[in-house]
Amino acid sequence: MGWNARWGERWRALNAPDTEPGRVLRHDGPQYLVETEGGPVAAVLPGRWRQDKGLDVPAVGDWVAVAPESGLARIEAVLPRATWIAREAAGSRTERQVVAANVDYALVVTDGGADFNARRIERYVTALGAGGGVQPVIVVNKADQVADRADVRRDLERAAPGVAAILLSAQSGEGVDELTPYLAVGATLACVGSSGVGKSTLINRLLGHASQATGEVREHDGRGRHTTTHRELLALPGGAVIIDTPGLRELVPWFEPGTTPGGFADIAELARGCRYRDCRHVDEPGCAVLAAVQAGTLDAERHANLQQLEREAAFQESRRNDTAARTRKRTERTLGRTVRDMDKRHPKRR
Ligand SMILES: Nc1nc2c(ncn2[C@@H]2O[C@H](COP(=O)(O)OP(=O)(O)OP(=O)(O)O)[C@@H](O)[C@H]2O)c(=O)[nH]1
Ligand SMILES: [Mg+2]
Ligand SMILES: [Zn+2]
Repeated sequence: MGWNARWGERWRALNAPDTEPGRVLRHDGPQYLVETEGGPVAAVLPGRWRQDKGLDVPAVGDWVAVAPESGLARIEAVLPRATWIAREAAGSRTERQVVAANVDYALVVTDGGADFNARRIERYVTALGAGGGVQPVIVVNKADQVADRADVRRDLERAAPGVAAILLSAQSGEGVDELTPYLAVGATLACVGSSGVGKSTLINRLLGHASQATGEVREHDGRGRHTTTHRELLALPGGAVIIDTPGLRELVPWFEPGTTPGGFADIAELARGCRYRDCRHVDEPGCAVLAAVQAGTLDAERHANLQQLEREAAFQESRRNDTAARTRKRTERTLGRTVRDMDKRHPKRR
């Protein structure tokens, strides 16, 4: 399941008596399935996890401490994550949702056919950049439907320079062996990408049998949009593990506080040539980034996408600050009240 000496150390540091280590295979609300040395056990999250909003609940891929109970086991603690894939929690601008934890390689799966979209790939690569070192590997699936492969390669080179990219067909198996270097014993992979791009088909191919349901995406009737409904960790025959995820309609990257969007090393490099250190590359004189766009050496859409992501990161940050300020004000008000009450009761104190 990916356990190694480093996890052994973290486990000892956690010092959780009467528990054993396990890895989260899947979860559905408070119900978890955890792989332990003795096999998978059903576990629940004690109430305090849900009451304390500040606590990150365990995600698929997390190493946890489970206390065996007759019936359901209890998850007592989560080992500090090595890496994570997070997005903005639906309907919230201030909370993140961890989609998968302790991932070495994220397979960013896209459809090489009509649905190919370089901007979306950039958004995924950016989202992964905030997760403590998850390595993105772009997988362009449905190679059997790609008319012009050189064209796809060119787009990839522009959208994600320096990121590994593999063109394959999960259905026919063509090109799938190019994933071998990422499938070493103990490695954790996760498939992310829109619904219908073939994540589960690829996982079935790697498993060697049809474990995961696959299917056409029915957008026209709006029902059963996603074939996969749960995130789930599966063991591959070669000793790696892989996490299947339901396709996301739209990925809103989660930017860790104080960070800027990653995955744009080429633009960062260009920006070193700007006249002003704090250049926003919008309309500043002597801007090397705008000059590159003008000269055609930097894709204008790629530049625009980075600006969009930077706006999203700034917005997220401001919402977080607003929430923090509101909480602070509330605390101060309550404290003020308490002090006034004390003054009334003990007037001689001042
Ligand atoms: N032509 C072609 N079709 C493929 C290929 N891989 C997958 N498909 C088809 O694409 C459709 C969607 O595949 P899934 O594996 O269910 O897609 P998914 O990404 O898991 O989708 P969600 O679970 O909804 O997120 C199915 O009809 C597959 O048969 C491929 O390499 N070539
Ligand atoms: Mg699926
Ligand atoms: Zn600039």
